[in-house]
Amino acid sequence: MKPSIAAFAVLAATAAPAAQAQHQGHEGHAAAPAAASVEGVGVVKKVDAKAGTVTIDHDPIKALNWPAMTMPFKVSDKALLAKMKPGAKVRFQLDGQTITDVRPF
Ligand SMILES: [Cu+2]
Repeated sequence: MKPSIAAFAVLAATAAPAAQAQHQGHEGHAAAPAAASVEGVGVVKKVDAKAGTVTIDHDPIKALNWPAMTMPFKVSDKALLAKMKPGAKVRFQLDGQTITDVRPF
């Protein structure tokens, strides 16, 4: 077996369960390539100040190979939550699945 085929087989084996996983929880996203900072755009659905999370209906994020979906994000600083109101469209910076900055779209 050629090395490239072996590598593909490993990729396919690891990617398959992720593809079947619900977007809730986002285990599938953990396999996304690490990047210093990635920008996303989406509409705020829900802010949970107590948990320090925000649920965003985000557009596809090509840099991470994410499809469009609604998902919860953590924030690096709870002060960011004050900038996110349900219904608002925002542009946000991501470090993994944590929002590190946000501004109006
Ligand atoms: Cu997502």
